[in-house]
Amino acid sequence: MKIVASDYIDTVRYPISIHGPARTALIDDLNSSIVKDGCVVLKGFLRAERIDELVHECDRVEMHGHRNFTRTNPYFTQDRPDLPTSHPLRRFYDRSNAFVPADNFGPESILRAIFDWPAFSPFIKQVLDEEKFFPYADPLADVTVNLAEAGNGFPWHFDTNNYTVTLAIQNAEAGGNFEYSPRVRSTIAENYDIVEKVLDDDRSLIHTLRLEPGDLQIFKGRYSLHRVTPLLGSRKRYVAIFSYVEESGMVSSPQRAKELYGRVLPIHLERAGMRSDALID
Ligand SMILES: O=C(O)CCC(=O)C(=O)O
Ligand SMILES: [Fe+2]
Repeated sequence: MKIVASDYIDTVRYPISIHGPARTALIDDLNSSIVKDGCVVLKGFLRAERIDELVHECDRVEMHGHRNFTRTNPYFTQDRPDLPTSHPLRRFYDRSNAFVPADNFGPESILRAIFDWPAFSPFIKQVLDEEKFFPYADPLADVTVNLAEAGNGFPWHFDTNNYTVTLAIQNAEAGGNFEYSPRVRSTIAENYDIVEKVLDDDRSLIHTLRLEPGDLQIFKGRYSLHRVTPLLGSRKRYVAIFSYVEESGMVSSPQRAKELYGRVLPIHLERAGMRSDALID
């Protein structure tokens, strides 16, 4: 049976495939939130009655998740023993999750159908108002599921990519709020003093979002400090990630593929100028 993306998306509330005033007004509205604080949530992007099918899709592939554990500061950089211990560059936290690589979903994947739906990526591109915007061409990383459970988590950090498009599919029993401090740094200023206040839980600087299954989030995380609050309970948290990049046809480096997804494919090696039978440990 062919999966039709628009059967899963609430196209009445989000008429993203029909060019006209409703779509234009929607994009303008979403784009103004992006400009203002680098984040917008499309509540109920998925039709409520179809969410169970996405949960089922994640349940079907979750055993293929590749676990990642790191201990990192918000910048993913080395420690700086020359600085005071309170400095943001010296604040290290445990970060862990599992990514289900994109090639596990099979031809009947609803997530794949949404990512490949011709109306989807032009819509996201317009909301972000990005000139260079292409679906990631990495067969392990274009559509992934980010899996986390109690004890795992995403502590305070800035993303190394410009934007993230995520679809909430299942929440843990408790915890798992998305907290962010919009535009706390910029291209010209790190603002370590303000970052330190956020790390010290100054609530006046922090926005909290409760994402529910079916909500689509578009977030620019390079300049907005953010985290997911600790997860509680036995239920796994599933979030799908749709990945886009600034150049057409891009794939990740062999090292990054190995680190995040636990595997390297011939295309990673070829693009890196390595023989396709080269081994990476
Ligand atoms: O899972 C999420 O909602 C966001 C996680 C995150 O911030 C990240 O992976 O960089
Ligand atoms: Fe992030």
